[in-house]
Amino acid sequence: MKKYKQSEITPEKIYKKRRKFIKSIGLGMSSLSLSTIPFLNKGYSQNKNELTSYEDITTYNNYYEFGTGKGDPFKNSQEFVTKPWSVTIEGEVDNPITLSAEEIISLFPSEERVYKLRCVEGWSMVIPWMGFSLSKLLNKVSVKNSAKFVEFESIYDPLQMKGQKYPVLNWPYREGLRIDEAMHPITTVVTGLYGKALPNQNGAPLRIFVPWKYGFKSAKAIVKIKLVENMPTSSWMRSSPREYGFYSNVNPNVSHPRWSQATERVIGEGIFSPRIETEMFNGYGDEVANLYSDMDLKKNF
Ligand SMILES: Nc1nc2c(c(=O)[nH]1)N[C@H]1C(S)=C(S)[C@@H](COP(=O)(O)O)O[C@H]1N2
Ligand SMILES: [Mo]
Repeated sequence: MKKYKQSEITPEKIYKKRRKFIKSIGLGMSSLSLSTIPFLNKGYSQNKNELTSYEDITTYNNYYEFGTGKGDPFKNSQEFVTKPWSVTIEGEVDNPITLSAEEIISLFPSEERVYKLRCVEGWSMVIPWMGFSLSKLLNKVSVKNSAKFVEFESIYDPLQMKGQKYPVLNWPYREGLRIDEAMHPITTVVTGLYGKALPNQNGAPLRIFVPWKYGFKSAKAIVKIKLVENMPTSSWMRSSPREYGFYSNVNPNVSHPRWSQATERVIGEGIFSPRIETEMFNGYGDEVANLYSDMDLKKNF
């Protein structure tokens, strides 16, 4: 059997080649096209807009269920079983439903969505996600007018997730959005990255991604989506309410109590390259600033 060097077979290489090929034969509207939803690619144009490598995206992670070190999720999640998997959508809806991950993935075709992820810790990556608008899934269950917020719940499985044996966070991991944030077209149900199925360490089989908020708002491995009347308390709010607010919009003008949020380190650029300026709403202000026009974002951090 021919041995391949790791660098020859990375999905990143295959992916970039395929994307070039698709461009060269002019399939402008294919699912891998960046132009399907034009606004998706704005937002980090002032910054380096190179995709972060597949290796960095899949080996430098935050996923406390598998440990608190950046390399722990890659090391500890490879055996995590994601089949069978079901997601329940319930609460203030007309038609509560439980769907398997496979059903969700086949019901709602995924498209490529290149978004920047800005972690509250002060680093960022540009990731070619695969996914679809959360609003499509929510519309399937007919959300009631009484639903003002959405709560996301990640899986609780301490036998498989060693990190859940320790009270680092209040398990299961919980996050939430206001209903208009959840319905915004760039709020994404992620099914993959680099044109492939989502790796376990990035939140397989399904995770949420909210481009204009700090990374912790984007819950991984979700099993429940609950429509509720009152603002939910997320795991991070519970652990440190002074540091982590419900909104957590990326905002260079509002410091974390222990560090500034004005700049960020681009993962993959090497430790000597200069930090870049953090943009309001992570650069997605044209799309989402109107959601907050009457709000004091220092108070509602
Ligand atoms: N269930 C769960 N979801 C989570 C986390 C976590 O620890 N558990 N970490 C969050 C944080 S802090 C970040 S920055 C992103 C990281 O996503 P990535 O590892 O795919 O880059 O996932 C978020 N979602
Ligand atoms: Mo984060």
